Amino acid sequence: MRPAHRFFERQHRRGGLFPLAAVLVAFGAVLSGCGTHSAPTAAGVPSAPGNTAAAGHSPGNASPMAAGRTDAHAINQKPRPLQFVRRGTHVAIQIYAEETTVHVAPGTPFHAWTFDGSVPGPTILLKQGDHVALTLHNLDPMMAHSIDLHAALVAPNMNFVDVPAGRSRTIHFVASVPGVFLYHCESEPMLQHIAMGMYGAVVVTPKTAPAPQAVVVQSEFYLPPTYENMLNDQPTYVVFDGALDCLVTHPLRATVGKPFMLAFVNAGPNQSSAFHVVGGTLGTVDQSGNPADALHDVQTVDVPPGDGILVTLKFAQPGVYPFVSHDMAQFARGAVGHIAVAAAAKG
Ligand SMILES: [Cu+2]
Repeated sequence: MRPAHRFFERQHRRGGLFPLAAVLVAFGAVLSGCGTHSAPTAAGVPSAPGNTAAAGHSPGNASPMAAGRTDAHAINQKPRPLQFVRRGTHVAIQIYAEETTVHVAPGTPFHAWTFDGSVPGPTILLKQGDHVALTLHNLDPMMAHSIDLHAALVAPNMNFVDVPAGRSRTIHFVASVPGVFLYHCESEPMLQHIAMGMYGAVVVTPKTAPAPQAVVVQSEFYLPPTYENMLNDQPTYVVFDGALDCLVTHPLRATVGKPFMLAFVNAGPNQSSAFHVVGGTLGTVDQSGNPADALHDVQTVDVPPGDGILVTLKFAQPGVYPFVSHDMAQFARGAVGHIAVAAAAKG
């Protein structure tokens, strides 16, 4: 993710002023690690590259059938960016379920089930105490989807329910607990809907706290994406922000001596992450992203599927600091990103 102010700067360089609605989108739905997933622009279309729609996809690239599908007709829907409108502490969000082909590795298209046409879906930034009305529009013409927000303390059987193909449904909740949360599709089979790409991060910051400088989502890809492979828990890739080496080629950026705040979510669906930064200790780790549950100077922290952390650390020297899952099988399958740390400005 790029910090929000840099996003604004980039937009202004490109085209000067743009509609207020786009500003509001940018404020609420920040870019994820590669700075490319469902990045809203003034024109309302996602930017590229990254794990957004694969150009030139045809139904011939469709993944093999998996459980829960009764058709063999893969489609590739155009990514549709999340809409985020804030009025005081009231937030209205429009999010879209759709099927879009992305790339999980070079030359590896993946027919994903998505929120907003990207994997992971857009990060949603909220403030503690926000009153949220979130509408899921299911643009998928073939199957039901839903959304389960771990930040929403509501009755799941009344809220996290299936939205039939072509229909919409609104969830109301108050973001009462600060944290780094997962959201995901909860339609059955849930394992499949998550493994196919339906997840993202919600970050709820205390009212007086800044938003993190970066949000990273770990997840697994099972190729071919059969239900049997998902059950067997032997992922082909375990990656950060939806694509192999995404955050190696697009490193996060920090400065020597300045606090760097990273929100990290593990979407799974199956495996725990052993989050670790090479060349540093994790100065403060807020478990689930809650400052009431802080650890200090830990070397590696367990982040199970469905959980998140907020890490604040400082770097002593300029250089490149890998962050990894220290589970070596996951590391070998792609769970690595870089933080490029620059020297502090003189004077
Ligand atoms: Cu779904």
